[in-house]
Amino acid sequence: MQKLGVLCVSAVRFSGEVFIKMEFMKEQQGFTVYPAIDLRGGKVVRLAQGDPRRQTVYGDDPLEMARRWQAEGASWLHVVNLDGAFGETASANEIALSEILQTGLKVQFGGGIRDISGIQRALNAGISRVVIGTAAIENPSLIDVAMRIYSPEKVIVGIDAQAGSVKTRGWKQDSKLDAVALGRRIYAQGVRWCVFTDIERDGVSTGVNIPATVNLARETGLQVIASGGVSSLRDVEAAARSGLPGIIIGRALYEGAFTLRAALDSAKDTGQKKEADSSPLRGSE
Ligand code: AMZ
Repeated sequence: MQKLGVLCVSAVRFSGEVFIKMEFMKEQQGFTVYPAIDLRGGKVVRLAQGDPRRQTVYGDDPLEMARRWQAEGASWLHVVNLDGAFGETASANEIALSEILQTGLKVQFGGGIRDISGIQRALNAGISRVVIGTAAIENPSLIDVAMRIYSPEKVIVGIDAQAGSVKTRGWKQDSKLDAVALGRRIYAQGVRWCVFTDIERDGVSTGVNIPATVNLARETGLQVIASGGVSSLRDVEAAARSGLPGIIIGRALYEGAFTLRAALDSAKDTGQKKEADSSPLRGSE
């Protein structure tokens, strides 16, 4: 019988309430391609290097965009509430998010989630995985609490770095913390997954910083999803070949550098090739 993982059940008391935590710890799975939908004022946008003054609008119908990625074969979406990340409220993005969830796609979502009730609301709304950025640095005890209540596949951390230093609050504030140091700390707190964005490359299609992403994974033990700067299918193949668990693609898809279907195919092909390369039967077939 093939072992798929382990089911762990525990009870956690928090604020007078008892949470039953059931986690299915899967064995390391394949490689996931996450098309990105960044929301600003309810529209689908891309910023260059996170700068709100360098914004391109790619559509004003987030549901239509989500359906487009679904039709091209996506199983996950990476959705960011940019207004939330900048500390602003945006009901337009909340409406957009609830529409996107109607597709039934799994959604990884971040931006402006800064407390436990924000995490709870997001997960209750049907989000599969929330991404915590600013609060992981400004309020580390939130991560402790979240890890007691939720599985590490549900709550993950966004590490967004410029020249190695992690930025917060819409990438406007420098935490003076090194990405690896933060990664080690959150791993010790029970976090197992993170998204690593190289800010210099985000939204400018200069190629993914694979060495820094792989280094973060090696130095911390975290599963690190690569993000920022995808420019060609070579980035997708390189990430898949490096043993990373996935990649987030934004501008390259919106600008038509390649199709999502092509990215999914090349991730699959690279995965199969990797498997064949490491097969004990190799050479004897
Ligand atoms: O583009 C930006 N300026 C930006 C962005 N894309 N700022 C933050 N974010 C994203 C992070 C992460 O997914 O990559 O927002 C999320 C973190 O938000 P917060 O509010 O938890 O720091």
